[in-house]
Amino acid sequence: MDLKHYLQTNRSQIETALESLLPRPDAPPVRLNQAIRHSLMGGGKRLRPILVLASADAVGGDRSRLLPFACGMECLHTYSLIHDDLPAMDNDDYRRGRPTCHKQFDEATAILAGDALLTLAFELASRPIDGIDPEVVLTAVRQLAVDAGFAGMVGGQMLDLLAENRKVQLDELRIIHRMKTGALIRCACEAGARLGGGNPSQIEALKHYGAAIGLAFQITDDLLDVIGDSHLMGKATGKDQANAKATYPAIMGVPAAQSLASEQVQSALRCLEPFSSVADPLRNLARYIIERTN
Ligand code: GRG
Repeated sequence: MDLKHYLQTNRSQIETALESLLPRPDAPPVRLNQAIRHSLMGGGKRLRPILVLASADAVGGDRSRLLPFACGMECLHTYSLIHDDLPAMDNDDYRRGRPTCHKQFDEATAILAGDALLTLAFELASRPIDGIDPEVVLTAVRQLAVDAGFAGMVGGQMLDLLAENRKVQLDELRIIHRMKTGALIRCACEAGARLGGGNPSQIEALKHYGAAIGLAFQITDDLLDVIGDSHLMGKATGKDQANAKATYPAIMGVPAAQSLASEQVQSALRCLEPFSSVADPLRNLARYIIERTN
């Protein structure tokens, strides 16, 4: 399969769906609307919604019915980026190749845009899905809440902030990243399998696949900060080292971090062994995660 074409087609399907699910561009408050659109519609790999759709495909689900849930995951992810870029957190000026939300607008507007995207995420994720038991949708929404919140992404962000300027061991780094970045990626795969009508062993397999690519994704993110090209990435690089942040390459060196990322991809591929060629996009996505340049 041609992964580049697959990614482009999926991105455009997700962006068309996002456009149809957002408030109209002229809906008031227009400033908040513009700030949401600035961050949400301005690029991004759309990895999490693509994983929802590809996981649903792998279990024979109807991907078109899952678009609102998939778009909800992108809204949630975008909220986390907006808040992460704020001066009180990472204080970044560029994201997705354009000024960060608080730079383009102001801090209060950026906080509200993030809040609105977080709540919109749950509005979209909880929409009824034709042919899927509402209890199953509820389970997926509850899992999303857990993975996005205290025990997942937000908790991981807190641990990450608390780990600044002190020595961190590999085990601790793994926990931080499993929560901060991994939880949402794993959730996307699990939710896609569940809402696509997968059986319990398929859901479990795709959950483990998601956990493995989540770790590979974070290690690659750390590596790109060291060896990546800031133009290709649309954001500054070298920040982790400048801020003395604990990262995989900082703790174990670049080659060992690259090997660990490859091992995670191999482990993700093993989770897909019971699946036929319908899971090929997931196989290619796992490889793409460590080969990407942005
Ligand atoms: C502020 C609540 C809160 C959480 C922030 C996800 C996160 C937690 C912060 C993002 C900062 C960061 C660089 C994390 C490392 C991995 C990551 C999530 C990168 C950005 O995701 P991509 O590469 O971004 O999928 P695009 O723009 O392609 O969607």
